[in-house]
Amino acid sequence: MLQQEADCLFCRIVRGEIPARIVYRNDHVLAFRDITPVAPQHLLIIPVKHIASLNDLCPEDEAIAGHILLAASVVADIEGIRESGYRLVFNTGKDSLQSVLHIHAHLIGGERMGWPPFPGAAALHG
Ligand code: DGP
Repeated sequence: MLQQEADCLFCRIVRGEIPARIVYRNDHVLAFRDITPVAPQHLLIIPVKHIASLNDLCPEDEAIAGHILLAASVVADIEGIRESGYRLVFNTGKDSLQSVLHIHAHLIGGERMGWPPFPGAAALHG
């Protein structure tokens, strides 16, 4: 087993201790449905290895980072949104409202999204 944390929620999902609606897994990553979806399709892609956030990625994790990105189009294909489009979001740190300290890419899609993601952001920041 790769490095895991006993009390990490997402490590516990990897180990099958907490149920999740898993849609894809390989030796490196796991993808499952977010428990509080914000879009018709809302999956989380996580590394099997416990890494708290993007800030904790090391050069030795380069392949893991690649596996997360490579899984995105595979999961999008499974969900039927590969061609219609999707967004990949890595909340990192408190300003982003990251709540689970185990890297996770939110893969969201299934409807037309807005940009920028913050209402009024362009007006505020020029
Ligand atoms: P973030 O705020 O970026 O850390 O997102 C964490 C996401 O994890 C949030 O959208 C809800 C989801 N989540 C939290 N607990 C669980 C759980 O027990 N199961 C599943 N499937 N998702 C969870």
